[in-house]
Amino acid sequence: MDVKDTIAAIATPLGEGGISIVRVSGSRAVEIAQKISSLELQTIMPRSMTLGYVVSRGKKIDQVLWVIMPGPKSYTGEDVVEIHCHGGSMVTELVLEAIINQGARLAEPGEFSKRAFLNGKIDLAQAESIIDVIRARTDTSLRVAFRALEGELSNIITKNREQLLNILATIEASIDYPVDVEEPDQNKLQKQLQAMINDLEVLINSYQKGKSLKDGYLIAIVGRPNVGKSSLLNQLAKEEKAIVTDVPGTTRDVVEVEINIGGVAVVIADTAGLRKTEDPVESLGVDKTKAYLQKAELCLWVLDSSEPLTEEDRNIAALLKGKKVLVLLNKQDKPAKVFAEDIYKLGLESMVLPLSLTSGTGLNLFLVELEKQIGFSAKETAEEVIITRVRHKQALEKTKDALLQALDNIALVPVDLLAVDLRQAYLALGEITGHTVKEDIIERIFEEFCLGK
Ligand SMILES: Nc1nc2c(ncn2[C@@H]2O[C@H](COP(=O)(O)OP(=O)(O)O)[C@@H](O)[C@H]2O)c(=O)[nH]1
Ligand SMILES: [Mg+2]
Repeated sequence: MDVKDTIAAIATPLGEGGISIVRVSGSRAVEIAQKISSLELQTIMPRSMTLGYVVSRGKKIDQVLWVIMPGPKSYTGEDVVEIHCHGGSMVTELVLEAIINQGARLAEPGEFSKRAFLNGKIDLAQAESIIDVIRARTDTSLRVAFRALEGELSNIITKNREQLLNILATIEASIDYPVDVEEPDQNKLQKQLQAMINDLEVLINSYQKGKSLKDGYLIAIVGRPNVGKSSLLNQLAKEEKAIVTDVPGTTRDVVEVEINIGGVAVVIADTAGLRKTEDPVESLGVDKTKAYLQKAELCLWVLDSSEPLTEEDRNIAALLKGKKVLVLLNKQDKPAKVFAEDIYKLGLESMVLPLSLTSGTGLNLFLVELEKQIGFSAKETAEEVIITRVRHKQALEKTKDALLQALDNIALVPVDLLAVDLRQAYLALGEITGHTVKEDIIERIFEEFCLGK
């Protein structure tokens, strides 16, 4: 990419609004903007707003606020001009068009942030956290993303990279100048590497939480037809999201609802009842249910406790083996025919709770247990450093493997061979911050961004 060309884009969402902002970045940003400005842009105060006009082909297009942010103290590190226009799509498009006509190029999605990365304003982990900030679904996920943007994750990575670099430098010096420089002390090195591995393990283990925070924690409601699955979804959503009838097989597609449980965005999926069916539509629904059952982090298995267990229930139990499951014996307002022991006999070790969705019995206990099963407190999580990307997890695991290898080898191999493992760990860590990462991965990361960011 030629970093020298000047790019422009609308930085605000399209449509009507109070204001919209056209952003221009590059070495010619001020020069190009000058051609459509009523002001003498070189003379206005940098980083403050000045009222003026956008003028194109001798006509005033809009009255706007002009902001000049000379590089390197700008978002991209280049000269940036922002034009704050009236918020209408026609106004904004005309202003952008005028800027393009004067020689700027339309920016690609994420190109401003990519330039910020290439110019060293932010590292790759911070760039990724910008997306997480924009897409945050709860106050907790926002807090985690914002702290990553502030560099808390990057700091841990950088600290460990620097330590590795120091060790590598000592090893190399001891090879080059064996008389003057001693090899690193084995005991001390062992302790250092172990401490690093511990640091990285905390981050690796935070991924599951991070993923739930970012994408939402997926819960699937499963069970035979007519047991109260849709009633449960509606109860949790506090509105009629799914149709409830006494006709078995009503829910044929998956109905997803997102709710906030203790600061965690939870996606609850009501599914088609699991049974053998000749109906092709219902049968597709059943296949989809099975897919959800696999990918859900928690399954809520709803049963009608007033009816004895059936063959279908046994099949469901088999599907649920090994999954995290909460079993709900619903319809407790009727005489019970199924009890917790019957569920245990099916080989499930899940918690079994009695419930009546029509009378509300057992509902509070269920909600408390549900929060517990989700397994983390949003409040505590907001104060931890958490990784939210599989890319980070993989790089951390690669680092950890290389460090473990080094640890195993310390007493066995000469230091120059040890250095090979350590260098590998060093490179893998750098993938997170983008110091040692391939161009195509960088491209892919910034493609995720929206236009104008
Ligand atoms: N008696 C009783 N009926 C219930 C209870 N929960 C749901 N139902 C009824 O069971 C029928 C099936 O409910 P629905 O939520 O559509 O079940 P689904 O097929 O599993 O989604 C409806 O007529 C509900 O009103 C309950 O706790 N007690
Ligand atoms: Mg249903």
